[in-house]
Amino acid sequence: MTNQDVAEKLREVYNLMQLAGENRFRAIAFDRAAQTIEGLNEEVTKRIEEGTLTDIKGIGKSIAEDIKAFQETGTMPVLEALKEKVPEGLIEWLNISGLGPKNIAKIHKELGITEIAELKEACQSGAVAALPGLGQKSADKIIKSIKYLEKFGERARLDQALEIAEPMYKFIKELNGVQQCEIAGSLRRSRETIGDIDIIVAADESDASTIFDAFTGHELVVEILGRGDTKSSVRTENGRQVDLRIVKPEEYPAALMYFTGSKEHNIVMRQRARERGMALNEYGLFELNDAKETDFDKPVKTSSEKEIYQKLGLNFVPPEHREDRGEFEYYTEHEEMKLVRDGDIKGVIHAHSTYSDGKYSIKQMAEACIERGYTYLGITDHSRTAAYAGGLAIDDVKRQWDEIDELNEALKSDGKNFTVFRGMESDILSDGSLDYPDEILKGFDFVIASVHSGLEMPQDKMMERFKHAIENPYTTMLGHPTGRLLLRRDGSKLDINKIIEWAADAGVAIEINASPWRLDLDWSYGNKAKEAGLFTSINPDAHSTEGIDDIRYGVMIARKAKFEPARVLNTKSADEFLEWCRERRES
Ligand code: DGT
Ligand code: CA
Ligand code: CA
Ligand code: ZN
Repeated sequence: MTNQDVAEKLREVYNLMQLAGENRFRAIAFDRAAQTIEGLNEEVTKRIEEGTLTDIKGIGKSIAEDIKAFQETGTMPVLEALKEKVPEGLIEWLNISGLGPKNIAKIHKELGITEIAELKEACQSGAVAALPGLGQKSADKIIKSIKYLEKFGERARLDQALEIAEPMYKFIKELNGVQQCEIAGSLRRSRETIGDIDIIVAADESDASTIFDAFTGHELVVEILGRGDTKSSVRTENGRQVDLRIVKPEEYPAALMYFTGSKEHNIVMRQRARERGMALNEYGLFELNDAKETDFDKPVKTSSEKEIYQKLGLNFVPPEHREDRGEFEYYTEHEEMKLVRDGDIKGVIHAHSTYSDGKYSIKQMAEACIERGYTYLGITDHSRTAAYAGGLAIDDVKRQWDEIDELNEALKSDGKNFTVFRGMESDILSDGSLDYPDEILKGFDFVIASVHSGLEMPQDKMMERFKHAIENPYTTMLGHPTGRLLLRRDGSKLDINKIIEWAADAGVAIEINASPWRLDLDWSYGNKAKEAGLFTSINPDAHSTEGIDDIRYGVMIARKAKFEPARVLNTKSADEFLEWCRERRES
C-alpha cells in the first residue's frame, strides 16, 4: 500500500460523496486528507505501525480508521456504502466542464442513466432539457463539453498549455486599457499538467468590454464558451480553455492571489486572515465588523500580493510553492528560498544522438548546445539491452568514445569553450545491475541509470532493483525514476521517499527529467529531497536539437520542488561537474 494508493482511495470517497449529495464539508475532508497523504515525507504504513496517523494535520480519527481498514481489507466501509448508492459510470461525468455534482445526481435520478454516451443521447433527444432547472441551453453546453472531452481529454501537458498561454498573455498585456496582467491558476504555480488557463487583468470597468472583444476575437480562439461583465471563457485551437477575468485595479492583488490558488493554499490564507480579525476573498482584504462578518466598507489597503502576505504574517510566497506543502512554516521565518533559474543551467545532460534513437549527430547536438549558450553536453545514448531504441553494443560504445575525443580536440583547436562528456543512459536490468561490465562502465564520465522495461514489477521487487542500481559505484544518477508518461501511463509502484533516502546517502543524484511528458522526479517529493540533501540534474532527455529547450519545463518543476542551484548538478561548470561524478565513483 503506497501513499499514492491511499490518496487515490480517499479521493474516490470524495468524488462519490459529492455525487451522493453528502455533506460538502465531510466530502472536502477526504479531499484534504488525500492531498496531505500525497505530500507526506514518509510512508503512511509506517505511521500506522507507530500509531501516529492522527498526529498528521488533517487526518482525524475517523479518516484514520478508514485508512487502516483500507490497509487491512483493501477497501473502506465508507467507500463500499457509497458504491451501493452511486454507479461507477457517473464518476466520469465530473470531468464534463460546467456540469456539477448536483446536476449529475439529478440527471441520473430522473433519467436512470449512468454512461457518458447515454448522457450525450439524452441531451440530444431533449430529455435533459426537459428536466427542471436544466433547459436546452444547459443540454447544448453538456454536449459541447462531451465532444471536447472525447477529442482532447481533460488536462494538458505544460508545453501544450504554454503554447496557448504565452501568445495570449503577450497579446492581452498590450491591449489598450490593460493596467496589469498575469497568468494565474495552475500554470502560474508550475503544475505538471494544466486543466484550463487563467488570465487576470486589472482595468477600469469602462475598458472591459473592448478588452473582452479583443480576447474573444483572437486568432487562436475557435469557440466562445461564455461572456459576462467580469469573465469570459474561450476554447482555443488545440482544445484548451482560457478564462480571462477583468477586475478593478484595487482588487487586482487579491484577485491574482485568489485565482492563482491553489485552493488548499487559499483555504489556509483565509484562515490566517480570520485569526487576525480580517477577511480575505477574491476582492481584497477587509476588516471584520462587530458581527465578525466581512466589512466591505473597510478594506485593508494592499497594493501587491506581497503586502497581503505581510499583513498575514508571511513573506512573499512564490507561486510555485502555493500548495499547502510547508510554505506557511517556511515563509513565516524566511524572506525567500534560493531557487534555481534558467540562467543557472550551464550544461546539457541526458541527450541522445544517431548512435541510438536520437535524430542528430553528436556534433550537431553539441553545436545546438553552443548556440544556446551552454558550455558542455553529456551524450547519453541507450545501452545494449534497449535494442528497440538502438542500444549500443560495446564496439559502438568504443567508437562513440573516439568520436567524442576527436570532437573535443576539434572544439579546442577552434577556440571553443565547450566539452562533450562520455555519458551513457544504462538500462537498469531486471535484477538491478547495469548493462555493461565494469571495465566498460569505467570508461564513461558519468552514467544515468534508468528503467525502460519491466515497469510493472511488484513494488518490493522494483525497490530491490533500484537499491541494487543505487549501490553500483558507476551509477551517477537515476533517470526518470517512475517511468510515467503524463496523462497517458502511470509510473512504476515505488516508495520514492525511500529511494530518495538511499540515493542521497550513496551520493547518487536523481534527475528531473524535463521532457513535458515525464517531469519525473515529481515535484511533490521536493520537501523530502531537500531534507535528505538530494542532488538532481535538470535533464532534457533530448532526442533532437529542439528537445534541448525542454530544460525550461524542468527548471519550473525544480523550482517547485525547492531545489537551489547548489543541489542541481548541471549548474556546475564542466570541470566541477566532472569532479562531482568522479568523487561519487571513488567514494
Ligand atoms: P487546473 O485548472 O485544474 O489546472 O487548476 P487551477 O488551480 O488553475 O484551478 P481553476 O482553474 O479551477 O481555478 C483557479 C484558481 O482559482 C484555483 O487555483 C484557486 C481558485 N479557486 C477556484 N475555485 C475555488 C474554490 O472553490 N475555492 C477556493 N478557495 N479557491 C478556488
Ligand atoms: Ca486553471
Ligand atoms: Ca479556470
Ligand atoms: Zn533517455
